[in-house]
Amino acid sequence: MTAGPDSLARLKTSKPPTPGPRHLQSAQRAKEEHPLKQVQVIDSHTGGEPTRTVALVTEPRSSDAMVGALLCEPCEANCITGVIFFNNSGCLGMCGHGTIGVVATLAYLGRIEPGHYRIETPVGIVGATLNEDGTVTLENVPSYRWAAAIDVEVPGYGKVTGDVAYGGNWFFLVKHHPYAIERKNLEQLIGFTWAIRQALTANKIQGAEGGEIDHIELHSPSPTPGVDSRNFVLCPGREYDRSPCGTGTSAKLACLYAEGLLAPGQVWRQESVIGSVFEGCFALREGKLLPSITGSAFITAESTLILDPRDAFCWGIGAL
Ligand code: PYC
Repeated sequence: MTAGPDSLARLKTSKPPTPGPRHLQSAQRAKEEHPLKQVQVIDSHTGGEPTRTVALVTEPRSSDAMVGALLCEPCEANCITGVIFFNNSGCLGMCGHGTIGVVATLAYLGRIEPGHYRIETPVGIVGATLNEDGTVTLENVPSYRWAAAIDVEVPGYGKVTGDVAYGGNWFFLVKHHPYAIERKNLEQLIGFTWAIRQALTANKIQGAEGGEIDHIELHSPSPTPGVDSRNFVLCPGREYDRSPCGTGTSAKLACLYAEGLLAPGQVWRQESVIGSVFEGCFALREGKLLPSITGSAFITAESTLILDPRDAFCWGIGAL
C-alpha cells in the first residue's frame, strides 16, 4: 500500500495519540519481550580522527572513520589499562590517535591526572604522558624501516616506489606521487592508495614475518610554516585518517632516521590532510628506535547506545 495525498493529509491533521495506560502497557510488554541492551560510550577526536571508548563503531550508529577502543584488564599490573583498537575492518595492532583519545577520555572520567602511564596493546606496552596543558605524549612501540625503495606495479597508475616500515601497524610510505595532498583531492587520494594496497597484496609485498601492509601513507612537503610534512594515510577499511596518524608518523620517523635525515631528539612536525598536527621525535635505546608522538584529543560525546535485538542492523551494517 502506498501513502496517497489523503493519507498524507490525515497524518498532518490527526493529533498524536495521547499515551494512556494501554500504550504504556504495550511499551512495557515490548521491553520485556525484547530486552534492550545499553552500552555507555565516550567519544573524542584527536586531530579530527574520532575514537570511541568503547563499543560499536560502524554505521548506522557511527561512521566508517571511527576507531573503537575496547578497554580491558591489563596482564601487567603496572599498566593502567589494556586496550584493543578496532575499526570498520577489524583490529589494529596499535593506534596513536586512539591512545591519545583514550588518555583524554580517562582524564575526562577523573581516572587519571597529569603524569606518565603505561598502556598494554596487542603489539606491546606503550607509554603515555598526560601533560599539564592537556596534550598527550605517546611513547610508541619500537619502530623501524623494513625495506627501502620497493617498486610495485599499480594497475591504472604504473610503477609506484615506497618504503615498508613498522610503527605499531605496517605502512607503505610513498614520497613521489602525482597528487597534491589536499582535501579537494580526497577521492583521487583514496582511489590511488587503495589501488596501491591491492597491488601490494597481489604482489605479496609484506612486512616482517608476513605482516600485512594495511596502511598506505603518502607524503609531500607542507605549505604550513613550521610544519615538516603533510601526509595522507589510508586505513585498512578504506577510510582515511583525519589525524596525522600516530603509528604512521612513527613509521615515518623510522624511515627518516634510516635515510640519515632525522637525528634522535630532533622534532618532526607532521600535518594531516585536514591540517591537524602531531609533533614527533625519537630516542635510540639498545639499538631500538622509540618514537614519541604528541597531540591533543577533545571529548565530543558521552552517550548511551541502545541495542535492540529486533534491529537487523543492531551490530552495524558491516565491514567491507
Ligand atoms: O593514529 O595510529 C594512528 C591510527 C591508525 C589508524 C587510524 N589512526
